[in-house]
Amino acid sequence: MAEVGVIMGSGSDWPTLKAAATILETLGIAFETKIVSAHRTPDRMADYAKSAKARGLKVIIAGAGGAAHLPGMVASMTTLPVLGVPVTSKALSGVDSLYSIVQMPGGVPVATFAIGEAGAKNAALHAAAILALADPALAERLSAWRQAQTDSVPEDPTDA
Ligand code: RP5
Repeated sequence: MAEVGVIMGSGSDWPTLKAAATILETLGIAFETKIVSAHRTPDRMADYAKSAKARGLKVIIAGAGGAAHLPGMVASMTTLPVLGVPVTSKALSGVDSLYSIVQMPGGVPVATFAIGEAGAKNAALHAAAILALADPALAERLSAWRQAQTDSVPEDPTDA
């Protein structure tokens, strides 16, 4: 059963959200992916958000670009942690996405990450950290992943 839901406002967001999926896969976390648009498929969004907890999801990663209302609207309909990923937009390079996601009114939290793939990657790592609080085996895999990252950084620069 999926523990993490990775949702996005459009299929065009998938290349960004794929970075989250890759991390979840690497850490052995069961997840599902779905296109859920706040504007184009509002009923699908409401159904998804309202049923998420009962379906066993524990964290939702929601990515969207431009007028990125998806994470906030989903957060308004569930008490699950919602991790928002601002997708780089054509017109404003994702600054619009970032502001749309981060400026939530008090009372309805969305944890907002960096614009683009780094944000998607970190949202997945943060989802892993949340799940690891109650999953010691995952906590070990997460620590090992972090150690491998540390070990992969050379001390000296070399010519490419
Ligand atoms: C948002 O509009 C989506 O999250 C996407 O980032 C953006 C553009 O969507 P498309 O026009 O590419 O479908 O709703």
